[in-house]
Amino acid sequence: MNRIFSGIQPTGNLHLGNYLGAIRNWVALQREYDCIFCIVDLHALTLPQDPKELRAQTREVTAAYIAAGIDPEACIIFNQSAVAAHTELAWLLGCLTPLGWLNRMTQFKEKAGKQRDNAGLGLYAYPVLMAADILLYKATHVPVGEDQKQHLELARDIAGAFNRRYGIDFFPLPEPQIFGAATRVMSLRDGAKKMSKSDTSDYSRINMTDDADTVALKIRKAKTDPHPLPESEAGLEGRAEAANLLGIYAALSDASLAEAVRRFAGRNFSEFKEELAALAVGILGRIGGEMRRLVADPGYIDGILRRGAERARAIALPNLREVQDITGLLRA
Ligand code: AQP
Repeated sequence: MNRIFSGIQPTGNLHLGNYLGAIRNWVALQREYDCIFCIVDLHALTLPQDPKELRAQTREVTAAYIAAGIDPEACIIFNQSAVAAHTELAWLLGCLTPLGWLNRMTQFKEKAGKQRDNAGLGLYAYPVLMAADILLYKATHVPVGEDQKQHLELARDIAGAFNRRYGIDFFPLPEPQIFGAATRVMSLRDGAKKMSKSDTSDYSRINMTDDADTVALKIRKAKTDPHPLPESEAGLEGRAEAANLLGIYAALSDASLAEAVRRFAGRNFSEFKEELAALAVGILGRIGGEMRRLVADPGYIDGILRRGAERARAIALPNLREVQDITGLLRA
C-alpha cells in the first residue's frame, strides 16, 4: 500500500488554512493509504517557543487531528521528537545536500527576514529535517498546502541525491498531493498574504478553536471589494479576497470553485458571507468542541502519542539501520 507522511508544527493557533490545506484532506485519504500523521515539534523549535506552551500545543494539534476525523487506530499519530531517528537521518541527508539548494528556499527568506545572519541554523536546515521525516518512512505521498511545495521538491531532490550517491534505488521519490479548492487559504484581511499562525493582525485568521460567534464575526469582517460576486471563474481575476472566500466555501462544502462561483453568481457579499458563516460555524463548531473535550483529557492524548511513537519507531528503525549500512557506518 502507498504510504502518506504529513505533519503540522505545534506553534500556535491552528487555523482554517491548516484545516483545509492539510487535515481535512488527510481525513479523506486515511482509508486509501497507510498514513502517518506527525506533530512536528522539532520543526517548531526553529523559532523560539515557550516550553510550557509547546507541550500544550503538541497536545492541541493531536486533539485537532482526532477531532477532525483522523482515526488513531487506523493511522499513526505521534510527535516527531519521540522518534530520534528523524534527527539522525537528517544529519546523514544534510551531508549530501548542497547549500545552493537550501539557499533557494523562499520560506527561509521570508521567516529569516532582513536579519538573515541572526537566523538559526535550524531554520535554514528545516527542509532537510522535513526530507528526513518523509524519507525515514519511505513515504510515497505527502499531502500538503501549496506553501510546502518547494520543500517537497527539495525532499525529492535529496532522495535522488542519496540514491545516486550510493547507486541504489532505496528512497522512493515522494509525490506532493496538493488538492481541494483551498490549497492556499489567504488572510481574511489581505488577499495577498497566506493565512498564517504567526499573523498578528486582528481578524486575519479563523482559528480551529474559535467559537461560533467569533467565526461568524471574522467572516462578516473579511475584506471584500465593492462589486457583486462574479458570474464566472474568469471574473475572479484581480479579486483575491473574493476568490479566497469562494475557495473556502467550495472546500468546506466539498465542491469545486466553479460550483461555488455558479451558486453565488451576481449575489452581494453580505448574503454570501451569511451562508459562508453558517457553513463554517457548523463544521468548525463541532471540531472545536471536540478538541476542547479531548484537550481536557491529557492522559488520553499522551496515550495516543506514546502508542503512535512505538508504531512509528517500528517502521523507522529498520529503515535507518539500512541507511547506516548503505552509508558505511559500522554497527559493531
Ligand atoms: N494558508 C494556508 N493554506 C493552505 N494550507 C496551509 N498550511 C499552512 N497554512 C496554509 C498547511 O498546513 C500544514 C502545516 O503547516 P505548518 O505547521 O508547517 O505551518 P506553516 O506551513 O509554517 O504555516 P502556518 O501554519 O501558517 O504557520 P506559520 O505562521 O509558521 O507560517 C502544511 O501542510 C501547510 O501546507
